[in-house]
Amino acid sequence: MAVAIAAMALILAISSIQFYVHASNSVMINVGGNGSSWSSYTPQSVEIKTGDTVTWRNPMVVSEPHTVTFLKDQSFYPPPAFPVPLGFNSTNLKADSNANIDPLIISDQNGTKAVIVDNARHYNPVSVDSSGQNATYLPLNANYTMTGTEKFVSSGWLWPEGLAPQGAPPIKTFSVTFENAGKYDFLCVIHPWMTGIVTVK
Ligand SMILES: [Cu+2]
Repeated sequence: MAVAIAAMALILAISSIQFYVHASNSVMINVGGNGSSWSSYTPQSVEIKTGDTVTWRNPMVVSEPHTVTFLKDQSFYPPPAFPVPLGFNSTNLKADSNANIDPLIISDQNGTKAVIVDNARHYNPVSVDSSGQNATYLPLNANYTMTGTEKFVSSGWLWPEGLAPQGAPPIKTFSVTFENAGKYDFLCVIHPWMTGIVTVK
């Protein structure tokens, strides 16, 4: 009996040490959930130390994407699509004439045509530096080291594992290692009422 209790105490001691070491370096945040929490981050607020890493993942059971996006200000909010004025013959726009696709073309008040294209910064993992001029695309499931000077850092669309639709990058996680102390607000660009905060001490 005494041996069993001692063994149990040892197991508890080892598991609590592992938990402590793990918790001091890495934190997991669920992006979306089920029921009433489908459009919230859980936990919504975390406090970590410099050098720690936060990983976001989407645990939903339906194919609903979310993002984790850090904006320096609202001018960096990335629309999903944008118009590009057409200066060439629109019949050349189809990459594959056999595919069931058509470019979306609009006309402005002056009759100038523009084609609507997807904004790569809305869908993909990317960072934009402090100048606001230079975008760096990150690998899928990136682990990004953030200084806090960036204008924009985003996960791209995070899908539940195995539920990314055909053709979409199957991004499952996004990790950020925080180098500097501060408060880091983030939101989901698809559901902008989803907000959270990482406080780095
Ligand atoms: Cu969302």
